[in-house]
Amino acid sequence: MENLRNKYIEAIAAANDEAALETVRLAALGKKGEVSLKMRELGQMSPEERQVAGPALNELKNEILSAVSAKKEALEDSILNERLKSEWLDVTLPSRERPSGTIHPISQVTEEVISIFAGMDFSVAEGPRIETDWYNFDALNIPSYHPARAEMDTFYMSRSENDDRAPNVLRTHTSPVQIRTMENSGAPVRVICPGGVYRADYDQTHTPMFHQVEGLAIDKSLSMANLKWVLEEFVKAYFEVSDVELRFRASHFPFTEPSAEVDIRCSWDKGQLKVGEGDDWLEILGSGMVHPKVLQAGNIDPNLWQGFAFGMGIDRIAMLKYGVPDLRAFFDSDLRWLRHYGFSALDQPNLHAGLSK
Ligand code: 2NL
Repeated sequence: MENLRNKYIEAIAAANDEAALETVRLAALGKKGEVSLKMRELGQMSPEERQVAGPALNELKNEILSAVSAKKEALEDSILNERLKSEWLDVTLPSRERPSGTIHPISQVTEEVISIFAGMDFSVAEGPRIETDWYNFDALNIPSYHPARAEMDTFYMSRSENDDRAPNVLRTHTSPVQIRTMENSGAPVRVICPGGVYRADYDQTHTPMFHQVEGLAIDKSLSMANLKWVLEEFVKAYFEVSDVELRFRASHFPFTEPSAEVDIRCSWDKGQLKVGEGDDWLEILGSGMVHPKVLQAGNIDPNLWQGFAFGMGIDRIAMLKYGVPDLRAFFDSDLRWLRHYGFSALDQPNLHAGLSK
């Protein structure tokens, strides 16, 4: 009995995985296991012998069973400990860097302009980039014989061979969006229309596609005085200065009467623009009172309503504010340039994020 005990307790201790342990258990306690066979022999024993051997065999069986289960638990623990040693991770490590794009300066400036005019109750409208010649020219008091049509270097779409309608154009300004807004929502109205426009022109200061924002306000008694205030507020907010001086120079546009070009007082110091002080003037805007014929084209009665309009180049004011020297770089898609001049998606262009002085 003592030999049996030693044999199996040692074998259990030596088993180094669960399969080996199971083999040992079967050898002792399986159907044909050594201890099981011994228990079967109890039947042939005399009652006196059985009284001694029975409890001893039972105790041996229990001892082996508990040694097997203790060993089994120890094996499971050591498997777990092995896993814990190899399968760990440091949750305090910073996450892997994820490459993210940047917001293009033109998008950023467009959002800045929108948020400034939103603060003065202007809404935003967009429209198609391919326009009829009526929306792009006629409605804006630019009839077909008008020199402005030729001057605009317009891109014309082609028509199929037997189609004699006037060709559509790539819009040369965003004014058509304002004509559509007048048609759709009538007066009074305050709206700005940002977007891409096209002119067949390419040099250091011109690209065939560029961006414009135009504004339109129509009410019963709006005047050039209201125009001047709105533009002053805009320039102060956009260039983040507390004072500006605007200069209105008489000009001519077919769609406004009277018309004025607007300059802002500035200085240039080592290529760095300062707005609001100095002896230089920077031209940034065209503006005027909406021509009665243009109101009429937008289905608004010029005997009841009047208003002002203005237009400026987004690319140009972006260059001025963010020190971009060459306009063409905006459209080169050069990743190094985009990373340098681009904005973080988190850099929100609104009046609360710094655009307010
Ligand atoms: C400039 C000049 C200007 C407008 C655009 C406009 C639009 C309508 C009616 C009247 Cl629907 N006017 N737009 C008016 C004056 C000037 O833009 O130099 N843009 C870069």
